[in-house]
Amino acid sequence: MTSTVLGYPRIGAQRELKRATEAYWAGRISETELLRTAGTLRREVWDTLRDAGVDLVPSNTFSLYDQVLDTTVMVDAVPARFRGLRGLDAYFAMARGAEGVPPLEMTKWFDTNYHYLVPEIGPRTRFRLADGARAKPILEYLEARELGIETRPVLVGPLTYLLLAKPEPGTATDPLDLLDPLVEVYAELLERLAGAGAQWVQLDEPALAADRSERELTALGRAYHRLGGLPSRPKILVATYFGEIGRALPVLAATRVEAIGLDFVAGPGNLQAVASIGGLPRRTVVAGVVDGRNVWRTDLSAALSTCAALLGLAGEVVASTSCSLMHVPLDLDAETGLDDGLRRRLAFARQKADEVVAIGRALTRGSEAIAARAAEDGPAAAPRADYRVRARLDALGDGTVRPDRAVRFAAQRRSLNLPPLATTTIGSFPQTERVRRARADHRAGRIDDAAYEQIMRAEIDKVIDLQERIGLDVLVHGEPERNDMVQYFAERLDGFAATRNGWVQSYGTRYVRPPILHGDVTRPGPMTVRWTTYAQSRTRKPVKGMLTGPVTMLAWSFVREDQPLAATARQVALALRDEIRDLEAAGIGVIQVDEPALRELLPLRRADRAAYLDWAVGAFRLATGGVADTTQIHTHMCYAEFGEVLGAIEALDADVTSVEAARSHMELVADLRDAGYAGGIGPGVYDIHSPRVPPVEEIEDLVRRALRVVPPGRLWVNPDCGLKTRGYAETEAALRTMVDAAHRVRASLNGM
Ligand code: THG
Ligand code: ZN
Repeated sequence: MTSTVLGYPRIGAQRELKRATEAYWAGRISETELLRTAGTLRREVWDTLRDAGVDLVPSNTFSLYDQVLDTTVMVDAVPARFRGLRGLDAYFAMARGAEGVPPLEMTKWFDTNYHYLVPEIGPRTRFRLADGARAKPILEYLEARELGIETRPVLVGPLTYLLLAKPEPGTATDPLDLLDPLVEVYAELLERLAGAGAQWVQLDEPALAADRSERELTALGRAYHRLGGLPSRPKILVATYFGEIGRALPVLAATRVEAIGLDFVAGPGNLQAVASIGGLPRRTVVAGVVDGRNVWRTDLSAALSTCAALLGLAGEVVASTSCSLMHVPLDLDAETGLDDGLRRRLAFARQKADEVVAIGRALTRGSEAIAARAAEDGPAAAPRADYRVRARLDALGDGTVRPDRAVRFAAQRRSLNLPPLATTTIGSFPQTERVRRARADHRAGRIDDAAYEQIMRAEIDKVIDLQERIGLDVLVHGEPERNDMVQYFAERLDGFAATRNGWVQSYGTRYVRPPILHGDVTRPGPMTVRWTTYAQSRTRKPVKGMLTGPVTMLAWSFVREDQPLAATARQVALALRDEIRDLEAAGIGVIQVDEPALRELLPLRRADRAAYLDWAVGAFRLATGGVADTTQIHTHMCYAEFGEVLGAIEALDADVTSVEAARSHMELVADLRDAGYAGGIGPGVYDIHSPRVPPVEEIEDLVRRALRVVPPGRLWVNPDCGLKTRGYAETEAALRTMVDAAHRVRASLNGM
């Protein structure tokens, strides 16, 4: 083996998987048709990788929804509430819920923008290889072999699987206590794979890139001693990625696994780690030297040097990707309309497969081909530089420090004159078919600017009117002009490029097209002022301006690597600062800067977190710190696990923070107070992820509970996230109920 990739996009060049799956859900195609499409997509990937010259092609990287969910099904860890369902019905019910059956929880896959379905492990969990000889990895291995392609089945490793799991609700089961029985299922699977003829198997253990306790490392050793000691099994590759694996390396090295995958992109220190344990003389190192998480062409000479250094330390070296390529778009050749200079700096999944092959060949046959490519490429084009933005940032330093909250609070009470328990929404309103069509028609040139403007204004009129009728206190324009917020701003900033077809799976059938941040970022002109001021002209209530924060802009883009993320964040922050100044000058007194991805970018290792939070908070403050005391800055964050970032939320120094809290039952409000947060807070009082309209008493109860820890002047009442994925009927009903609940509680305040 000289070259491989750890995984590959499975969604198809034209998003065939999304289309087929959604058609199946809608009853428009049969299960057979869905599975036929799936088979075609698998075959395309195998053919592509073989034709590229990758000499050990992975299999079982395909999934109809999520690879962690596939593992749950494979080891029969299906929670009791789904047991009445069969086959694909049970599978998709776990992903999306079914009549009266809530789905598994979904959460971020490490620090990526991919989401997996969280396994629930409880006292009744009994692992077994559910389908025996017909387990998915075995079938897909045989399917590829039938096509003449020998593959290496890829599995989520047993340790990572349990570390990603949570106790079944209402139980205190520690999933890791069930490692031994789970490993027995993997043992059976490995024996069966060997029986089917598999030469290699890949067990993914990205959990090793985060801090791991002694107990977890001991568990790791026990699992791989057991699997390594099996009399009949394929050779084992333990693939680690997303960072340095530190103390896990000697633990793995002490087992009989034949190969260890190390990420030399996110974890350059892995090289030193291999050296410091005296090398891995009888093992194969699968060297992740081609970045699986970003879109830049690999510096092949540098990658080759890393591999060459490893040759002196390891028994064998295989050129590979740092992680699965599912985190990058499929094929640069499908991308029309990119600037040529930029295009020459890029490699998507298909091109990265070529890169690992080139490095692998150079390792065994000499580096002429690599030298030739370097000569052909010429020197890499320099990223777009803008010296004015750099000079302005130098002059600004940390920006302006706003006066104490109490001073601002008083100023804003005078300027905005809002009631206690002020009601608002998070920003977006339902995206109607009419709005979507208008955006597409405008983009395609089928309607002109004036016609587009008119449709958007009519939509804003409708949304403002609805909010007036419902009686909300702080209104929004509803964001009809935006599809994905990050994409919207990236399209309006220099230094970002948008792709036409660069889809990356976010979860299930939902994909995103991350913009490419390739050079210094500047703002050619106002991005939101026109829409926001139009909305403000239609009402006497304050309209909230809506922006996306610097950390989220970076988290959901492909970022440049020639300067620290912190420096790039400051450039985005400066553009936002200018936008905020323009909004303020146009009479907008409330401005929200969303940072839903603040938690997502938190480094996996504790030791790196303080430095990250420092620049993340600094960028937000640079963006928002230039406003008058009378201007109220809001921020919004989604996703539950705030524990690690509570201090940072306080440090953002926003005037009002709205968070997703309906499902965590308001505990967050007390946690924030305990972390010293003294600003306004809007804990989401109902869950917008479901069409359910809660009864007024339920919302009232949540508001009253929050009032035990926050005074009414600082408590806001809002849904837990934007409304763009909802329909108008339930949105209107839910918002009316919400406002009704706020009014009821407000009326009772006078007696308090
Ligand atoms: N934008 C970006 N990344 C994100 C989110 C986002 N990551 C986290 C979270 N939000 C992921 N959630 C979603 C929700 C919906 C969709 C994608 C990610 C979605 N996508 C459309 C689809 O696949 O049909 C395509 C959208 C488009 O046309 O751009 O619905 O909000 N960047
Ligand atoms: Zn949200």
